[in-house]
Amino acid sequence: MPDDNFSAMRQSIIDGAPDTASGLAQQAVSAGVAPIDAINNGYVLGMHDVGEQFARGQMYLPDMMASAEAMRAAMAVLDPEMKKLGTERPMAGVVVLGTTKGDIHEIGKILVGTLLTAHGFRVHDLGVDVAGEKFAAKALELHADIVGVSALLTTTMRNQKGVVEAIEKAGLRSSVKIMVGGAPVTRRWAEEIGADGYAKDAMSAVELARQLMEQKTPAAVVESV
Ligand code: HCB
Repeated sequence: MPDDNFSAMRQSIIDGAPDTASGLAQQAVSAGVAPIDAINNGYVLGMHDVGEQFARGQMYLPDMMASAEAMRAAMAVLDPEMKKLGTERPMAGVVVLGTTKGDIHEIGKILVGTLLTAHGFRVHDLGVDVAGEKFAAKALELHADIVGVSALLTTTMRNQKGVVEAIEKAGLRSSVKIMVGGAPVTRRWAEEIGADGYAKDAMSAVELARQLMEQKTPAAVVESV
């Protein structure tokens, strides 16, 4: 796909234009562009620009909400295409996914869930603003292999530790691997809170999930970049 189209995708997010974002996604699908390329080379770059402009005070909350709406419109087209990839694969593992308590950012988490599904994982998405106990209860109910915890705010990052503690308290720590992610999260933070791994984006999360499934014993933090 020409760079111009990726630029237009990026711009549709900055402009907060859902119809344009979704139209470009449809064009990309018709042209045979891999959905993940459209996301990574177009739409996600727009989200990064929006975050930077917001941080500099050049954009306000309603603009950021409009951008999120545009991102969702694009993903509504691309998500089903990505999920199709996973339908004929053997089940790779069960993942419980969610965004930490106090945090309503969901786009990155949804993307992680979609790619895990596309790669054969069975994903249960708990949504946003999820307490540690809820992660633990669902992991117990579904005999989950992995719990994936997203946090986008420096203030809610610490609630990832609460999830690790809740999993421990439920007696699940030896059977459930925990992976963390989100813009402010680092490998070092993952280590500090006793998680099993950190992934910087959705594709790395798939790689990490595969590695965690292969691990026989809980060991050092794995990083997939
Ligand atoms: Co929001 N917001 N926001 N926001 N927001 C950020 C996150 C800031 C960085 C913007 C900034 O200041 N530069 C900032 C946080 C600063 C900080 O704490 N360090 C911020 C702020 C301050 C706020 C509010 C407090 C603003 C306010 O109210 N004054 C407020 C908080 C609300 C709350 O949660 N309680 C708020 C609200 C919003 C919305 C609602 C307008 C909207 C979210 C809509 C939605 O999700 N439905 C929003 C958005 C869109 C953003 C930015 C612009 C984009 C986030 C995003 O979707 N990125 C973001 C700026 C930024 O992050 N660059 C800004 C794209 C996705 C694909 O990336 O990093 O989420 P991702 O996920 C990746 C990756 O991290 C990894 O894989 C994903 C896919 O590649 N990953 C995992 C994620 N989770 C994983 C879990 C795993 O297990 C493994 C990998």
